Amino acid sequence: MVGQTGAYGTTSNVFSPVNLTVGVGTTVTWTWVTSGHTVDSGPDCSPDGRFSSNGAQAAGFTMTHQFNTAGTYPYLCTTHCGVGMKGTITVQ
Ligand SMILES: [Cu+2]
Repeated sequence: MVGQTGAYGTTSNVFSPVNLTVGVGTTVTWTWVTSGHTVDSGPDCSPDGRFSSNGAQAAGFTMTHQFNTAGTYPYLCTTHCGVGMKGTITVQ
């Protein structure tokens, strides 16, 4: 979930779950709950291009990525990374 709505209708600039562990070969789907967020792979607010939503997307948008190699895949929202909107996919 990307930017789900928090208490009193406020936007939470977070991914949920923050950390997700999946098996090799799993396709992960991100679903935008609120608008204006990106999903971009990369550590520490530095997109590395391994996967991307190609810019900020609106509520209702979905994207998928299949993880075929074990490892740790940090990702972020470029709009809100500065306030901590980051997540990690662990593939094992
Ligand atoms: Cu965001």
